[in-house]
Amino acid sequence: MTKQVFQLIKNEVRRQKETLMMIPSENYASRAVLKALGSAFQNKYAEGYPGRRYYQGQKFVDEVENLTIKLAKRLFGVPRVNVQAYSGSPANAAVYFALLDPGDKIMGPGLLSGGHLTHGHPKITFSGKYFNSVQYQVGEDGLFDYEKIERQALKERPKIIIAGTTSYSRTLDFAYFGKIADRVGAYLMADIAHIVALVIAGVHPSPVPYADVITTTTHKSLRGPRGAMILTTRKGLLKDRDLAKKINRAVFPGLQGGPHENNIAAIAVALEEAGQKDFKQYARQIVNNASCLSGELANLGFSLVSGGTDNHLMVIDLRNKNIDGKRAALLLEEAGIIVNANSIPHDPRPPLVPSGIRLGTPALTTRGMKEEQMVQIARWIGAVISGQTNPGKIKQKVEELTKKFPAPGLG
Ligand code: DSN
Repeated sequence: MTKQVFQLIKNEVRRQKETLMMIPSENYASRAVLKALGSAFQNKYAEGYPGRRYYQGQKFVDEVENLTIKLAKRLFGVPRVNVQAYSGSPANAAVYFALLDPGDKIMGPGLLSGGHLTHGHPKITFSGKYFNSVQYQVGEDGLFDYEKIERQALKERPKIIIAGTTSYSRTLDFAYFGKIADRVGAYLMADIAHIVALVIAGVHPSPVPYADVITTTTHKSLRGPRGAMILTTRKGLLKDRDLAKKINRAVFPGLQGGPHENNIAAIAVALEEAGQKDFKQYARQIVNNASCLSGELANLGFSLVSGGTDNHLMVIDLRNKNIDGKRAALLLEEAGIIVNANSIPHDPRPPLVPSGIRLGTPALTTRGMKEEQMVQIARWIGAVISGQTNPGKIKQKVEELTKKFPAPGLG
């Protein structure tokens, strides 16, 4: 069985090397990140926080967790950080658990408008079941209308407003969200899981001056292990000086047991990598690549939700191509181009067979691809979706291209 598992790992490494990973939330972690992730810290239980643990043997665990917190504080310019949340959904859950009582009102972006399930999606998620969730949506143009969101917030008076998305391709106006939250006396939680690298590099405005709490995953554009961080800002502490304490208590013992210290060590490695000069260049190139890819796709007659992109991703509305998102994603997979089927705003089709696909450039950028490759990839996408070229033929070309751009971390 173990042999079988290692064979499957080998197969997955090969798949990741030979395909174009264009799911915008995926990336390649470095060798150093993977090494920390597979380290002896994985064997250690460490309930509690540095200096206040419930088990013995914490000397190095405490040091590594403190180091991770220090690096995060410096990188984001925030006074308090929790690095224990297991991933993005538990991080968001911890913020709600810290700041809300069951039944309190939350206001976040709808799923079809680019929001996440944890942003208050009704009925089937904890965030929509245990809280009174109202959601704001994009308009027909695929854009958030901030004045409309403000009117809705003034009417609804939520206790927390969530600003963050997983499939919105435009710049988020965190300053405006901050103004809205201040007007209604709500907490502002920014979820920057997707755009975190862009925020670090200054390619997307930072929510730090405007939000009270910021959540982010660490494995998307940041290129760390699968984990999360919860940042408490100066603004948040001015509003409620116990805010960071409440968040720590919500993570442990509120929602979680032992933190995954191997993950936390790997987050430290990723944060140090994100503090290097070339990380800024990487983040800028992500945006340049996305802009080039979307421009080329538009030239090929694809309709992009909101007309284009300012960040790392784009959603293609395929209704004018007579193909649904699932079929398109399957055909592209045959060609070695990995994307995900995605709902478009106000999608008439069901989520498993939606009208669109979502694609992004972080992983390709990590491999060193630039505009020249984006133009080529857009043409391959066009040829596959229009049925002009057999996906198998494109797959050969994709494999040739991927050989020229080795995936870091995979050896
Ligand atoms: N599943 C992630 C994404 O693909 O955007 C969000 O958690």
